[in-house]
Amino acid sequence: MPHTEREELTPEESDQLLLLPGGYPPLWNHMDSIGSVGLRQREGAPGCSQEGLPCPSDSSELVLECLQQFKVTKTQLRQIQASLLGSMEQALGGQTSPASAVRMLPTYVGSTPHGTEQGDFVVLELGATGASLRVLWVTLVGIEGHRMEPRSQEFVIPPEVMLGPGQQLFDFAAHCLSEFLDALPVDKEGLQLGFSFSFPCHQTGLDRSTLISWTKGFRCSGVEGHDVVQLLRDAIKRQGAYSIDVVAVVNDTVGTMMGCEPGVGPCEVGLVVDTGTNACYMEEARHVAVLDEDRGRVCVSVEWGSFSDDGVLGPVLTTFDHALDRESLNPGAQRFEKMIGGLYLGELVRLVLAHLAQRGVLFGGCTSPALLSHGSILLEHVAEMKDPLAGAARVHAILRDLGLSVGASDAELVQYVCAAVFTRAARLCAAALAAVLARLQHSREQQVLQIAVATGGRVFERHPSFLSILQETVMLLAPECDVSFIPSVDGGGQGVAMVTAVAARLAAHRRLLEETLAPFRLDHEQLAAVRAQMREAMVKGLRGEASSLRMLPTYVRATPDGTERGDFLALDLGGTNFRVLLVRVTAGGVKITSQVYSIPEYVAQGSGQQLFDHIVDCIVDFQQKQGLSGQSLPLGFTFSFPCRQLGLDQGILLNWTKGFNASDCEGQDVVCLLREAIGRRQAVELNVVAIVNDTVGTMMSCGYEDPRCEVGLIVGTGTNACYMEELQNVAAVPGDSGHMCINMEWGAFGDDGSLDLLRTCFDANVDQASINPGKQSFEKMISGMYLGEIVRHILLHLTSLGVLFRGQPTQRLQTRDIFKTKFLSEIESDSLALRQVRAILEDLGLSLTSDDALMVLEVCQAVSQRAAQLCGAGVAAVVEKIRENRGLEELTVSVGVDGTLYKLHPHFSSLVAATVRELAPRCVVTFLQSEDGSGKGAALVTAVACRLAQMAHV
Ligand code: 0WK
Ligand code: BGC
Ligand code: BGC
Repeated sequence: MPHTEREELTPEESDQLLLLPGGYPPLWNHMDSIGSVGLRQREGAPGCSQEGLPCPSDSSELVLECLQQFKVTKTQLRQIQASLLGSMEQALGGQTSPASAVRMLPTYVGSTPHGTEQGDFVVLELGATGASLRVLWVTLVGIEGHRMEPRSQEFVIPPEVMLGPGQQLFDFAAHCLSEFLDALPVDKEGLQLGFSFSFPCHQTGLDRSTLISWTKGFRCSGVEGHDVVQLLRDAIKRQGAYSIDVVAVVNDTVGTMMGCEPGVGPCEVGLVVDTGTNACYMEEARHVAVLDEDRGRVCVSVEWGSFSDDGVLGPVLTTFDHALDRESLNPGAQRFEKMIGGLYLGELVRLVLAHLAQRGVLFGGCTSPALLSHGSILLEHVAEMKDPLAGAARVHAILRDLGLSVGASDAELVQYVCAAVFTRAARLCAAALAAVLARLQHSREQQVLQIAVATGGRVFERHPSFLSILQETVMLLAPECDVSFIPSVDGGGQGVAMVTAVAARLAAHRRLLEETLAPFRLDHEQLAAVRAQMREAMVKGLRGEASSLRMLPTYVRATPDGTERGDFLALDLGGTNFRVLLVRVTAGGVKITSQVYSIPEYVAQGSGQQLFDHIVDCIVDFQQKQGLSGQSLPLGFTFSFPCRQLGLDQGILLNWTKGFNASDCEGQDVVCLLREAIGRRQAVELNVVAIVNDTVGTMMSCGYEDPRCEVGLIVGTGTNACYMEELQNVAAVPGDSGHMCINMEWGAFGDDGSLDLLRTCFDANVDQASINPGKQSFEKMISGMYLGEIVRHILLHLTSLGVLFRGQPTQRLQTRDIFKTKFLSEIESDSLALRQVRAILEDLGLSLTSDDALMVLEVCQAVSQRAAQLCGAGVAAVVEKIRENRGLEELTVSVGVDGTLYKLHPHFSSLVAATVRELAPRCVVTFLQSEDGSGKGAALVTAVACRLAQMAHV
């Protein structure tokens, strides 16, 4: 038997740490009597060792050698603690190679119980107690209520079920559930169940958990890699007796932690030692790499049973551990658990006793079939036999039942073996717990840690000495930690019910969230209907028939051909910023100098004269800064509002949109209004040549680079599109050859009620509160000025339902426009999404849970997704119109795009493109983001107009 070097100990030291807790006389006192034990062996009896009895010195050597193997020194315990801590932090960091020895599995339990949980819950416990499962009926009574004793029943699981097909196991569980519920006066409907499943699982939600690998005596087929909640739901459905909603699945350590005696906790560590062993604890969420969360805590199941660092465990593993592992259902796995778990302690003792008997040291060198059979000594036997007081008698009784004749000193030796195995288990468990405590100190940057540990499992319940050895060793290994051990109520059943109550509440909230967001989730049919309705409205608008799409001719008949040249002034009004630009168009390209000016709300909603005087002030300021004063450059005016154009430089404003509402402008030719303002300003001369819509400017600007660009799209403060239509289809403009760019003003699409089926109450709230109710319906479901408001109204609604922010809205959340649309872009950014949500909402004075953060993220995603899909349906209608106009099988076209929402939102552009591919599969559409905005486009339109005018004069 290989012996690893063991450092020599002072007798006190080794005594102190040698194998046995208090109550046992030091082993050496006993050693010299060991030899004599054997002497009584009967030669040649069946089951007795043939090779003669060892001499006294050899037999004591043998016993010492055996028991010494179970000695774990303080240094080794510290090494195990350090190595386990290292593995824990490696796994938390998400480092997968080399694979960490422990799994550190997040459990989606984000808080310890509030105590407010109420209701009746069914709890099914599978796996904690080996070959039995337990069903409980737990009534939670909240803080005020008087605690009600749960009703429970245990069912023994037949070995063939533990090793058979998974379906059989889950059917057995469903059968036990029905049998238990049949005995209770309960409804058959709407029962909520918490599933305590004590095996390593990857959880992806409170009710979704995939089994990684079986442990302890289980090895059913067809379960590993599967969602065990679904398997249980399917079995309950097959059983068909009760409709039970499985709302939560938890590891038994979590149930133990959550089941901490009210009033003494909260416990933040759950420690289980039953057939298996494991612990969970509340880790800072930001330290769990797989979670995108930076606040709060999350419960992590350590799964320390799989800890196996040959470096530190190698010297501790005995030949008996190796033998046990070889015979186990899962050789090589759960090595640490096999030295601690109750399923294995009896077997370890059996192997040692069989070894000593075969070497003639025990039982006169005789064994028995029972002693040589796997699993014949159970944990209970070990605990009873090791009891310093009554143990000796139990040794005789138990070993007699195993067909052994026990000599007087045999009994004491057997007790030593039991105590050695048991004590090592408790000490190794302590080293592991000390690693968790050290992790908590790191995680919370606390030198001194005060913590409550909930204990669960029959090893704790039935063998109090295990806890005292563990406590004593934890104090040795983590002296700066003040640890209180709290037995879990009902073995964790209450805790599982607590998690189930939380899960039930979250599931109810999720249902309400889904109901609220369902109208935002548009399917293919709905989007195809929008495309078809828009197409119909386009045709009607072009014909001058009643339509919510005005389809305004822009008098832009061609996209630039690259021959344009000269310096042009351009104005860009109507987006987020008002810009004045100097655009120099040369053979080498276009050079732009621009300056952004603000349009204060009181000017945008003041008098028209004030607005246009403000515009001229900005132009003059720009000219001075650019040294252009006194020069009368041709000017292109990007005016991003619906205008009926009568010519390139004539545009009658039909109505303001996007928060503008200057008086005395609607129905006016805005070019005149500008010229009058110029006229009012002395010594300023400007030659306003063209007025263009920002969609047209954007199309022209991108068309300068890509001549296939025949569509302009804006998704910014407002939204709109234009495209090159066949002149013959434009009733308002004579001529039937060539093209005319049409400004669709699609923001108003649906103002005739054609979108009412899609409009939600939140859209109606936003419309009601806008300065132009009943107008710009399509725009109010898509553009940047409104998405934030839609989200805010949904958040208020969900808060009123108690789904969000514990039902507590803040004053600020009730403030109009407080939730900016740019928040959606920040929140939906792939990285740190939940952190963004938190930062933004806490700025709004809201305190939120991680579930709140997740739901706010989903609300933003639903609103922006609908906006992008509707926009995509609109573009699909336009490109399909162009394709059919030209009778093409397939159309290749580019769309020039601008607008803050389209440019900054992380997913908007790809969702638009995906919707266009889905709804216009015969069009190959390239979206070109405009770099220089539509000011350049306005200058190019002006340049084309100037070129055409020169040609006309030649
Ligand atoms: C930039 C263009 C401008 C247009 C704006 C729309 O130059 O003409 O109005 O994009 O985007 P917003 O600024 O409204 O987000
Ligand atoms: C399982 C753990 C469980 C522990 C205690 C181990 O075998 O892997 O998930 O918590 O036993 O039951
Ligand atoms: C206006 C359009 C403009 C769009 C994008 C809408 O509100 O009516 O003319 O193109 O916003 O800025």
